[in-house]
Amino acid sequence: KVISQIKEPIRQEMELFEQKFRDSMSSRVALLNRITYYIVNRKGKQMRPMFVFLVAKMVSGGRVEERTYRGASVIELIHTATLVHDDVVDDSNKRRGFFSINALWKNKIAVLVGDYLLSKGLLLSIDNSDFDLLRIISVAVREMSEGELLQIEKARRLDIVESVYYEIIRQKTATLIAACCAMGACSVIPDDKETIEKMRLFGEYIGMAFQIKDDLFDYTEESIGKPTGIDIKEQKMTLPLIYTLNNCAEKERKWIINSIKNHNKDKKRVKEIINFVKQKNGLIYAEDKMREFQQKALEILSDFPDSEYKTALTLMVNYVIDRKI
Ligand code: 2DE
Ligand code: MG
Ligand code: MG
Ligand code: MG
Ligand code: MG
Repeated sequence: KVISQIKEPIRQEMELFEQKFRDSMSSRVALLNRITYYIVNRKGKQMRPMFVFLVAKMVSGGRVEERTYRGASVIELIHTATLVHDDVVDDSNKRRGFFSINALWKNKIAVLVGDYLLSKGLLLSIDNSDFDLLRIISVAVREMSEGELLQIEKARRLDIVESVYYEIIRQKTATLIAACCAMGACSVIPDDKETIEKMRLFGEYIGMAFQIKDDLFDYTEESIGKPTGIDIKEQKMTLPLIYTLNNCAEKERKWIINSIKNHNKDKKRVKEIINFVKQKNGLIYAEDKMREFQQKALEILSDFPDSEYKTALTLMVNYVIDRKI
């Protein structure tokens, strides 16, 4: 409901975008078309294109350009590619309540589909000589790949500190939302570097809050469609756990580390870790940090004159924090 309210000032743009996005994936290979058809039909909330259009309109007084559509398509293509690859990397068989591509077509095909979507995104910007877009998106892809690898490196050693956690989520999640907002601004006011940078930072703060929320879902049962304890099972150390490890007795710390190292497939033990984190206020701490990023994002918005686009962006920032899925 709040989503349709947010979409209201960009309804026409989103409709045209969907058409363009669908066209941008077409291939001569029937198998590929079958898979992209499946992807389009289980599409998510399309938050990223929404950021592109809302930011473009907010900073320009209601204008969008051809480049804005292209930016939105490129970012959605890359985003889709990363999700397809992420499910391979995480060995996950579900995405948005549907089977993942790797679950239905196996890893071999999922990797290639991800590569295809990535190349389509890059080509879309090159074919139009849109090098601002190409740079923004290439930086995001580099950062996401590094973030994922940093996460794997740290999961192996179980020695992650809070600052490294922020670096991981900034790279793997926040950079792409930052790219959306920078791209939205760049598409309509390419010479106003200061505003573009402001909007990039705005997106980064939202992205940080977004991933902390995602990580909190792993500890809370209310969320529908996502099981709990997956991150612990994968030895992924997220903020609630990092805080708890830094704020408990040495004996308890050893118990957690040993549990994650040697009993992470034991459902009962995972449940015990979750309960301990809750008891040590790990969730409250992470929620506070999430709200700090939310406030920083809202602060940036406050520099802009009131408009329906600013209102929608404010709703969106709050939605990221209050969402149930
Ligand atoms: C989501 O993390 C982060 C996704 C970034 C994935 C990036 C990859 C680099 P999560 P969820 C794999 C590949 C880049 C390309 C192909 C352009 O916590 O809970 O795993 O949604 O997210 O699975
Ligand atoms: Mg994943
Ligand atoms: Mg992942
Ligand atoms: Mg997650
Ligand atoms: Mg996620």
